[in-house]
Amino acid sequence: MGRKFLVGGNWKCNGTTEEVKKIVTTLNEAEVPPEDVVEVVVSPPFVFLTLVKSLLRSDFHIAAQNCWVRKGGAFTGEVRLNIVNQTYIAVEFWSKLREFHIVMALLVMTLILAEMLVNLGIPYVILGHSERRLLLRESNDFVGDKVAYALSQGLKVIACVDRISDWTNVVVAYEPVWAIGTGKVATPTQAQEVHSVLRKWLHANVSAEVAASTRIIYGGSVNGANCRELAAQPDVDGFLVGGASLKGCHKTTKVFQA
Ligand code: G2H
Repeated sequence: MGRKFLVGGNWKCNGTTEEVKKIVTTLNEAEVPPEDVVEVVVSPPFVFLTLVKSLLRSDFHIAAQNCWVRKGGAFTGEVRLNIVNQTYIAVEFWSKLREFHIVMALLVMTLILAEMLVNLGIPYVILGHSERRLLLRESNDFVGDKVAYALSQGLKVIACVDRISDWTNVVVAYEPVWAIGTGKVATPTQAQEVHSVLRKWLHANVSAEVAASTRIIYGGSVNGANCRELAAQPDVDGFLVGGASLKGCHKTTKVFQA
């Protein structure tokens, strides 16, 4: 079964209204392969989701960068701490005051419900990014729960996880930690090796059909100069691009066009 190539732009926590509008304008003008050949997904910070949705061309899709593990309720200010984070904060507070503030800032910035994303017409969510695992101590179990909940609400998920019964709407992202935002990209051989292992895992643990149809994308310092060789690998089905999706617009479109 053919797998449609996916290119995701993960803008992380960056941008002003003007910068976001500029990137969207460039994307809207970009010449890219047709939608049935390459799927383009951009992931702005939460506060810009609706702005991007209102301006972005209709053949490109939008992803949120996170969502909460269950439904909402009486949580004034939208801050929902999970137990792991609470413990982490309590321990860190006395010894690492600076880290405490960073953790709190991230928590306040990133909470949103899967139901709200569906309501806003945002089809994708990125879950389990290693920056969240590292800074917020998100565990495999917690990420697995979030993925299961997001899927149950009808979202598509770009994730690296362990708790999925229906793989139809899942894209797996492989991002070596040492390559994230460092400028050190995996070689095509390294990426292919890991992607192939992941596909074999799906084959052995889920099914041959899921292994053949699930897209496994690479993230970690992808840019216009290195994407073509990576894309040529048989098990590399797309990219999650961070820094290069924000910088110089020609670089962004080069990745999309590769
Ligand atoms: C890895 C990637 C995007 P960058 O996190 O997910 O970012 O391309 O800046 O390494």
